[in-house]
Amino acid sequence: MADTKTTQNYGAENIQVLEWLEPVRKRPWMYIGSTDERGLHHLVWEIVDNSIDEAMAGHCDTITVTFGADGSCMVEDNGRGIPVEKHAKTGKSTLETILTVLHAGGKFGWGGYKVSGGLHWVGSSVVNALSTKLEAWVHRDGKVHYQSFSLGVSDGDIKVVGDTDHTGTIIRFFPDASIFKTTVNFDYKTIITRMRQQAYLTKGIKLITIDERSGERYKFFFEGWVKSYVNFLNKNDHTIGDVFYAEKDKDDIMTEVSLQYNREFSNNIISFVNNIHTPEGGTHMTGFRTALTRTINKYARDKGILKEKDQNLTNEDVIEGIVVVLSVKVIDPQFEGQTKSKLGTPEARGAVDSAMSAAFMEFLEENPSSAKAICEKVNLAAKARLAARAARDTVIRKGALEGMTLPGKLADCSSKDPAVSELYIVEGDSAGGSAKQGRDRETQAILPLRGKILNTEQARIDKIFANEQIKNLIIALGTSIGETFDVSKLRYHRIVIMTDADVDGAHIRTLLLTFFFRYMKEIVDGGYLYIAQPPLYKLTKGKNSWYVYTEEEKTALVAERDIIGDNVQRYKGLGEMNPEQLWETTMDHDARKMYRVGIDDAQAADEMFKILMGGEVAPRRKFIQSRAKSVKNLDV
Ligand code: 1YM
Repeated sequence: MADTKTTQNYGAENIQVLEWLEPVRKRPWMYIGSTDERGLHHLVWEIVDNSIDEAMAGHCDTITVTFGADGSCMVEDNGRGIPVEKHAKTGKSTLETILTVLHAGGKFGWGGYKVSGGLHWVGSSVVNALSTKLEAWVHRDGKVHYQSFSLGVSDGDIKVVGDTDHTGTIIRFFPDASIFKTTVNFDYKTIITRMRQQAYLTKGIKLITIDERSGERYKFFFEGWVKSYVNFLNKNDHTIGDVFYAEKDKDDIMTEVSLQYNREFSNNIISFVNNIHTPEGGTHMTGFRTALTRTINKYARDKGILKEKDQNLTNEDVIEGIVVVLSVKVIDPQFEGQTKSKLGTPEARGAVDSAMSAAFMEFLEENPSSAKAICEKVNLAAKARLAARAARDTVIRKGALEGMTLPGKLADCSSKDPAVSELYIVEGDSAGGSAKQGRDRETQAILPLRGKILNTEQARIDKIFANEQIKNLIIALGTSIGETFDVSKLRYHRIVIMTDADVDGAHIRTLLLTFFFRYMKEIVDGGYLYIAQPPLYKLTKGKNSWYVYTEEEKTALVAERDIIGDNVQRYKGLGEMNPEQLWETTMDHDARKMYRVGIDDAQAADEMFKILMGGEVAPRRKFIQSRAKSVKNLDV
């Protein structure tokens, strides 16, 4: 017998649910950032983050994430279980409310360290709305409670489906392929990287991932926590001194920081707020940098290592070759910046500074050999900085970097509007010649590069300035480099690396990528960098011809059109194509294929560059041996 009142209530709620479901499904990118692979993985992070919150609140120690052969993702934790009792106001269970109502900002009745306001911050309800099916099992009060949903709408009331002797939550969902058009395939490597990171950041947590598609399993548990993270990040480098670690709770802000130096010139500083990566830094990073610089200066002065009164180590000096993991937990953090990944909370600055200063001074005092090695390292960095400045000043005085004299090799485009201008960096003079003839002169500029360019991972900035090829590139780009780098001066908003599809081409491409990552990261971050995709083959049959870009495409087309061997032409180098062919296949705005370089995972890219380009030989050999086949395709 239907109770009118209840029916009416449910009707009204369902309308509410549908009302917010529509915008989420219509404009999903507003809730999850994008609907590509990255957006797809946000669904996983959202559910896992809820389990991690439960772990941070001290109620859960094991989280298992399983990718089913059926395309599903299942997250299981042994926390308290999402509350299931009916909510007096809504008439729905708390579980259903959580899964069907969009919570702007913080969570429903949810205390602790939950973060709100991030661009990618979505609720479980968004995951539900973007899944064809979502099922929840809650083990609580001795019973297993179950409820399922289709496209965000409940299939029926929550019900008890069995007894249980433990507590916890299981959520399984199938992402909707009509939303995620690029792919609904979870990438296990992306998942593993994230799980490892989370395990480093959450004390005492066990993270298990199972890929039923491949049978792979991983279990992450780190005794040493952020200290283990520093060890992991430094595993391919010659380290200098011991690992420093400190933790401190001050004014409700919990700081954990670990660091260790290595012999590289670049640094690797990773910061988190409530386990969320903050690539843009913020007040916590400012506190860290200030404390690090002040403490090392004070120590070096006290010990007579800095002799002259006015000699000072800059922040730049003390972060050369440093690996840092900084993790803070803040209640209700404020985020700023373009991608809402910069901490704005003013109190974090003082809290981190105070956690860092005293403990790091103590570390230096108690580990004199580490302290000595660190001081030598940063002193050398200071000397190099002064030398680099002198070298740069000379270069700048000569006007070489002023953009006044564009390199003779550059065939510039006639447009002066960076938004439509493209720079093709082309391997070799002959391909450069074809590109110059075949291009659209209005918008496409060509810069040929001859021979090997400098390995920028191993070179100091003063050497880089002196390298002719690199200098030409910097001048052509118009941004300058180092302290005077200014991305707003970039003359082309599309920079295309065009190299041959062979090992040499891959090497040159990797060198160029290394250069951009190390010295012009804003160009990568801004999405200005691309890799051209020239065809691998030209297939001909009678009067028809086709360009194909992959081996698979070739095999398919040869079979489909019944093409004989003689009519399959493999392009070994760009130089084999005449100007028209190069235009048609690789440069024509309407027909070309292009790969945009981005780093979702700066860490993985950084590691690869270090292995491939750094001074250490053993890890490079290991890497190349383990991936002999894929090393040719070093697309990051
Ligand atoms: C597989 C996903 O969501 N676990 C989870 C969520 C909650 C709790 C426990 C929980 C929280 C609280 C009390 C509390 C959530 N509860 C809520 C809300 N795993 C997963 N595990 N009891 C249980 O914070 O007070 C939201 S999430 F709002 F109901 F409390």
